Order: sequence, then structure tokens, then C-alpha cells
Amino acid sequence: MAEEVPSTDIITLTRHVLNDQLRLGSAATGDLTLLLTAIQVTSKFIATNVRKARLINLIGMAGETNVQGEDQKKLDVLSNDIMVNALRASGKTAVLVSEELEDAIIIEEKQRGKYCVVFDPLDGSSNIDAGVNIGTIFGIYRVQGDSTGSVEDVLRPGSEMVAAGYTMYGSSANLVMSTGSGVNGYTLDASLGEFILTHPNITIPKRGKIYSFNEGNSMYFHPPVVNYLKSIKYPSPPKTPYSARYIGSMVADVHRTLLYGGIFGYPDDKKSKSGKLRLLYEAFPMAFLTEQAGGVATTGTKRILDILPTQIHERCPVFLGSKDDVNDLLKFYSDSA
Ligand code: AHM
Ligand code: MG
Repeated sequence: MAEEVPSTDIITLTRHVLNDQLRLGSAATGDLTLLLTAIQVTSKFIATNVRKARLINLIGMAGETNVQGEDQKKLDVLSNDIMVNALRASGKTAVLVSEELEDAIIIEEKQRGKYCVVFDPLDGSSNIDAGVNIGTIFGIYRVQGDSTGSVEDVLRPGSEMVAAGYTMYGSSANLVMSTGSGVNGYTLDASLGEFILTHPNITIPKRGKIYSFNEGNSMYFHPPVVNYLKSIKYPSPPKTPYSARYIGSMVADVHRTLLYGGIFGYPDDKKSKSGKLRLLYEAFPMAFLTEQAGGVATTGTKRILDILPTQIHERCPVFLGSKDDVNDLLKFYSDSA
């Protein structure tokens, strides 16, 4: 049997993004490339800490409560600090919004750049102690006009983001990103310390066979969601029921949805009037990626990327995934209107 020859022409994330920028010619200053480089370094750093968390006592509470009144884990705090420090030092940012910080950070003039980064440094925190997949989510806006950076620069629809992505910390670290022309996935080669392009041009299947909801909240769900879920669990023959998969880490649930198709949902319900997920740094980036991959992302009544945020930590209902699956759900919403 012939021995497999290792590739000598690997495509790293930096090379890939640089190529993208070169295609834009003189319109691109290279600033976005440098910012994305800073973000990938934070992902490597966080990935390293996630891996050794159990061994160096990073698991457990940090003894603080974040703006949503939730307990912060040590890894959340650490990941937030890693991102704030690196993004500030990149010299490419003007405004930073983190799930872990009550107020936006406006970068001082000396280190100020043209981009605003909204992020959840470590999403899926309920999964940390069990070693289940968690992730970082980010979205990037360019400041408006010649703004020197203010909260108004991020209180804009998700459709105005110039890039968005996430890194999933699982059996490997996977960074999935879009700069507005498709979605690409990169896997961290720990020995090289580089993210390598492993999933070029991710496209969501038009229809999937998986639904991903926290059905423990079913008694609070509104009729369109209840009836939709019933339709995929008790379909009329010859259709067969969908499979349920719910990790409880948005990054992992969305990652699987992008690759396998189906539908992920975190609805608003009788208990949570706006759902649970945060618009700016959870819903927008994931909606951006979903649409770039050919899927649909909606609140049930409107396109997520069209929402105009009024507060940096506001929440919104989220349904995203395969076009046919999300459109099936939307029919239940329009029929109930
Ligand atoms: P977090 O930001 O506190 O980690 O919460 C966000 C997470 C998402 O990753 C996930 O989709 C959702 O919360 C799960 O919520 P639940 O445990 O209510 O199903
Ligand atoms: Mg979080």
C-alpha cells in the first residue's frame, strides 16, 4: 500500500484571510486581517486554558456575578481578560462589548483602531465543569464614519457586521468564521500552533433531520413552537421523526447545525419574554454565519440580522438552521398570526 504523502501546502487561517484581503485590492488596509489574527491568538490561549482547567484549578466559581446575575466561572473571567487585553493591544479596536462586562469598553486614543468587537468570551458555561464543549463567539463592526468609538457604533443591525465567528473548544479547537463571503472552518493543529483550513465553504444542507431545543421548557413554549415540535416528532407517514440533539452550548449546537443541518432554537416563552440568548454577541454572529452558509435565522416573526439593538445586553428569540426546516417553523408562526 502506498504511504500517504503529507501535504506541504497547508492553508493557515492567516494565509486564507490575507488572500481574501488581497482580493479586495487597495480597499483593504490589512487592519481586519490583523484584528482577526489577534482573535485567533485569544482562541489558542483560551483553548490551552480550557484543556488544563481541571489540572490547575480553574474550574468552579470565581466568586463574582456577571451583569445577567449569573455566577461567573473562573474560566469565564480568565477568557474575558484574555480577550480584552489582546483586542486592546491589537491597536485595531475602538469599542469592546463582552457578555461578562456591564459596560462597553471605549478604547483610549493611544491604542484606538477602527473596529468594534462584541463577544461572549466563554459561552456554555454550565458545561465547563463536565468538560463538555464550550466556545467563544464574536462579531465585528467597523465604526461609523469617523467616529472615535461609542456605544452607538455597536447598536446597529447584525447585517452591518463585517465579520463574525466562533471557536469551539472540544476534542479539537475549531474556529468558524465569515468575513461576508461564505463560511470557512479551521482546526487548531496543536503541534504547529496554527488554525488550518479544514472546512472550506461550509454550506448548511437545505433540510436536516435534527432538532435542537431545550424541551425542558416545553410547558412555557408558545403554540407555534409546540405545534412545530409536534409536527417533526409525530409526522404523517411516510415522513419519519427527527432526532433530538441538545448540548446546551450554543457554539456546539450551532456548529453541528451548520455541518449536519436541521434546526436550533431558543424561543421566547411564557417565562422569558425575549428568550435567553443575547442579541449582540450570540444571536447576531450566529445568524450572520447561518445566512452566509445558506441557512435562515429568525426570531419567528422577523429576520434576526434586521433587529436594531437598543441595549448592548438585550436578548432575543433565536431559530436558525436549514432553510426548509426554519421555513416549516415559520409557517406555524404565520398561521397563528
Ligand atoms: P451562557 O452565556 O450563560 O453560557 O448561556 C448561553 C447558553 C448557550 O450556549 C446555550 O444555547 C444556552 O445558554 C443553553 O441554555 P439552557 O441551559 O437554558 O438550555
Ligand atoms: Mg456566556
